[in-house]
Amino acid sequence: MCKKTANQSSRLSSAPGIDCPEISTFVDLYHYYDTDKPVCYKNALCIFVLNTGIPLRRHFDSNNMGGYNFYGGLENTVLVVRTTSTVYNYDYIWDFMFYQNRVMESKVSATGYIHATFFTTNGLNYGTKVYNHVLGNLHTHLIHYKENSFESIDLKYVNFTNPWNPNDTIVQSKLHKTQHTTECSAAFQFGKKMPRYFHFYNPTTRINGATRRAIAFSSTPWPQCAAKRCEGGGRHQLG
Ligand SMILES: [Cu+2]
Repeated sequence: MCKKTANQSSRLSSAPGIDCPEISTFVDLYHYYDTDKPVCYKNALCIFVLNTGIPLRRHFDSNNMGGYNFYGGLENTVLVVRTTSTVYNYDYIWDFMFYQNRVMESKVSATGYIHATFFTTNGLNYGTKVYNHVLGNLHTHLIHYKENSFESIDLKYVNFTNPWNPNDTIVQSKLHKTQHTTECSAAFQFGKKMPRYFHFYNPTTRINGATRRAIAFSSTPWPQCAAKRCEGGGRHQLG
């Protein structure tokens, strides 16, 4: 808990009912960045449960006679840990979401005020007129998450003989995993073919003794970073 002092009213805090649901648990946090003594941020974190409005799983098993053998379903209740950060005109809302099936999702939403410039007709090539004399311009937000263990997964197509018909060959897709143990190996250049899936995982925990706990996403291409002036990981599609 933050101690009550005069200057704390100006510290960041999440507004119940707006930034986080009213029923959230709010947590004060200290940070030590850019300061010679701990600074307490009131309501820096909020924790709440969220019903996503779509079941995590369901199955209706019909008996094909107008009835059913069984129905099984689970509502999707997610534990959300949320914080916000304000960077100049922008506000980012950071969510870490924990699902009942052990999936973890991280999500960032950008809000606040847009970055705008003076409107000229030529500016329409680089943005949209949002108000008199105001151009909401094209620009890029780069967000980096630091991860621990990382592998990429691709599909390889392998020819093999049909076991039921030796004269016939079948093209079978096969999972091909590549472990990336260095930052260099994990950096993917722009314009190069990206692996189909990425797995960030905890190497010490396994489900059913085999499957790694992981988060996965598929790649989205992003163009070559202009003028090569971008920060660190911004030079790569992933890295
Ligand atoms: Cu922006």
